[in-house]
Amino acid sequence: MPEAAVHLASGKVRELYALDGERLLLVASDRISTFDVILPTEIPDKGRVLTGLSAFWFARTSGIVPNHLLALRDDGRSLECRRLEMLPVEVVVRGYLSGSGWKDYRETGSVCGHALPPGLVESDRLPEPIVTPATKAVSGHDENIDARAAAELVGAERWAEVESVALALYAFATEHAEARGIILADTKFELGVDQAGTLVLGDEALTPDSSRFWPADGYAPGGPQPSYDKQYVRDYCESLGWDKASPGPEVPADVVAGTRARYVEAFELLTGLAFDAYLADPQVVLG
Ligand code: PZK
Repeated sequence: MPEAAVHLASGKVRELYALDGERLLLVASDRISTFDVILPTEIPDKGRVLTGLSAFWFARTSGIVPNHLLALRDDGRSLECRRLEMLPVEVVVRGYLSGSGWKDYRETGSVCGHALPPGLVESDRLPEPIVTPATKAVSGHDENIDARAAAELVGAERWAEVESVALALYAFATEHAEARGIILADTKFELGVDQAGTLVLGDEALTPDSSRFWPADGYAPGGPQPSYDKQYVRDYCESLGWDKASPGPEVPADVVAGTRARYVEAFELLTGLAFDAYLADPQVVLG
């Protein structure tokens, strides 16, 4: 990290620095969270997998919407980004019923104002993908809102543009992923606006930390699906009878190795590249 970088913020597993007035540095650590708790054990190269995937998607979706990526650093875990005015709304696209979407549907029959057909079960594919905005609540947990509330926060015209861009990104990524055996159940985008007033995709995009990736093989609606990347860690933590309070448990070497292998496998399936090639030269994902 350059000496000039000023620390701006810490995410759960990422750090944000200012490089200068126009540029930020987004650094992904190897930390992992499960059940909303950061574990004391790291997953080697997890930050590189996530950064490489984000850069891969940014390079391939810039025709749908411009993004904040300026450069991928040779450490493979840091992105130099354009500084944006971030929209005060998180944009989740859901093609399947899971997480808070499933919870809201079960309780109300709707998700963020989208009335859904009756009789859907957990993890069902939706008739069509829906955009479900959320605001960052003070609690740290996101609060689902409807399109009207999102339009009030960013303006009706901007919200219409955000919805259309988010659906196009999801359609592109889900087609790519499903052809490679991975279901992209849902994904969260964060967008901002640049100096010219242009909508720009920011943050990380289409990574396992911002999305639910499920193995297509064995997909079985009617209950929760195993996570492509975190399932070994979750199963191990559950097997301990851990109460899900911080600090989480240390994770043994075999669970770390199995989890790392799943992240690397997701990277290789989605990018079509050997992860070793990424480690040798991260710029390969931009090709
Ligand atoms: C920005 N975050 C969230 C992410 C953290 C915090 N391009 C941008 N311009 C201005 N602001 C942001 C971005 C981006 N991306 C993102 N907060 C501000 C965040 C990672 C780690 F600590």
